[in-house]
Amino acid sequence: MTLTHEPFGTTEWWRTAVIYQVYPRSFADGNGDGIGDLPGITARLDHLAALGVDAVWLSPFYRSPQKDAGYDVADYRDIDPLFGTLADADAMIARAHDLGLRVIVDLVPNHTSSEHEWFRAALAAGPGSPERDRYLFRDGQGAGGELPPNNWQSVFGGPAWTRIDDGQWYLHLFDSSQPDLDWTNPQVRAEFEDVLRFWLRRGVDGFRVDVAHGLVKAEGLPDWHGTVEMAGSTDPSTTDPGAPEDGQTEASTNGPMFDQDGVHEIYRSWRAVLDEFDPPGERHTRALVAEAWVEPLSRLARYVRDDEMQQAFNFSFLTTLWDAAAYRATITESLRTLDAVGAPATWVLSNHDVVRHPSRLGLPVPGTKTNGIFAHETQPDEALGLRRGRAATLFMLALPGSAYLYQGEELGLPEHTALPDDVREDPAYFRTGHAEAGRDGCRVPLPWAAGEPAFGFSPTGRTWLPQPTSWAPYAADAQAGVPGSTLELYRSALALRREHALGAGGLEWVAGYSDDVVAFRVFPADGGAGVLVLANLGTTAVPLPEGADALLASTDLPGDETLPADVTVWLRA
Ligand code: ISL
Ligand code: CA
Repeated sequence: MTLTHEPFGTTEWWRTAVIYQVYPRSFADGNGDGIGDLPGITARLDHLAALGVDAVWLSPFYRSPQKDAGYDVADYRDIDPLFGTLADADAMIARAHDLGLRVIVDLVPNHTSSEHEWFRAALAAGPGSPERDRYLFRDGQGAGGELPPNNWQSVFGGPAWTRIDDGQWYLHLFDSSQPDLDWTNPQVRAEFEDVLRFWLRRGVDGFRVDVAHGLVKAEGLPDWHGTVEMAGSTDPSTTDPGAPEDGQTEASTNGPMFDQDGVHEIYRSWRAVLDEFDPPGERHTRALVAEAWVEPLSRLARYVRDDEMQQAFNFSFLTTLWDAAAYRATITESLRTLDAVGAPATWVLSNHDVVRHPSRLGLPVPGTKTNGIFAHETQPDEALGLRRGRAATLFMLALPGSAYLYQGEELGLPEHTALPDDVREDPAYFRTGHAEAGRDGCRVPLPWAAGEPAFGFSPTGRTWLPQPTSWAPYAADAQAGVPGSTLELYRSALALRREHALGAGGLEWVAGYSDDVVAFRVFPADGGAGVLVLANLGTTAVPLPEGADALLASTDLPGDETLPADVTVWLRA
């Protein structure tokens, strides 16, 4: 048995929190226009309290032309009328706090919307103006400047540069409606520190920082011949290729637009801003969470050093394929590299950018295909995927640290893989020339009530994306109180996680099981015995230990002292 991670006990809330991602346009529609909104969220927060999560993170609700579903912000200090008003945001935050839920909002600092007043001013002011210097405007190459300034590609496909009427080009790592800011400009730094204070004063408990690895670009914007992709790599060989011990010196593999050393100074200054809001005698009560698709994990750990952010999403875990050895390696490496900087590990299987994990795990190579699935492609096996999805969630929720859930996964929702192309909205679908289905399939409005129009999402039955007709059994009201339902599995797991203080626990690997079994013991800081977790990722049943006392299983156990394939069990250790 190897002790992989010492228990760190409970101190700051974010070290152990289970954080539920709300995607506002698809959570609950209060006013019947078919798009989710803040009053809809507020009215349903009791579902999250009953689920047993600690915090909610909301994807952007700011004023935006919605070219990238709100990740194109035109005003960081106002709510888009689609979602409501600032008063609605205040009411949502207050209700969450009343229910004991912390609130994390999304901050999008890499780029603004092209409709932001700064970008309009930059276009109006002309080349060489201070207004242009807040963005990355450059002259083109070639005799007439008709070629882009460098060869960078947008993460969504196509060139990362767009030319405007006076001949200059501007950089956009994402859609052309999302011009990148120039973070070497002090005005940009000052503006975002002020935006942080604006939301901290309204009572938020933290920020999820979008594209945290992208703000600073390499000096001179040099050409690069690597590829940028949505949702990183799905090849397990790239998640942990024997990362060196010293994460401080190792070069990033991410290219000149990502993971530049200069980003860390920005996060140190933000940390100081958040600290202004700590009550006397308390430390790090507000959290920063990095969305940084950075590999290896030793590079990611640099974002969560003590004077920077508190957490970073663990996309190495999300992209691990359905293989016990691969999970053991990723979990060990995650705990080791994050322990080294004093940060909690985080765990995530689904979010608004990737195919929902039950559907990924129902594919012939389980765990692949993060970037959307078309109807004409190989379809996931829905039942097998759900069985594996529940097993994956159950071992994730036992791991020490903090875990992220994406709305609807507590219902076991699959990806919508049969969306008609004419309803798609994701710019990645359009910018790849329809080569990638994109992310709409994981963003379908939630089913709340099996018998109601739009499954209870909207009082009028309208939905901005169509829901599959087969979703009635997934509706929250069809699962609540039903033993064995996915919703009850999540509720039980979260209650047991709390009871046994698993998030604050230590972890040791347990020997003596087949290589296909992920087997570990998690134990509380107070020295209690804890929980033995066994996840069978193989194809045949394996024997359970003698006298096994099951606390919870991802699928009903057969009662013959075995653990079937694709099932996780928590046993009293
Ligand atoms: O940078 C990447 C690969 O190296 C991408 O995976 C990138 O980190 C990811 O696409 C960022 O996503 C976030 O920012 C986008 C937005 O569309 C996504 O919804 C958001 O999660 C642009 O703001
Ligand atoms: Ca609405």
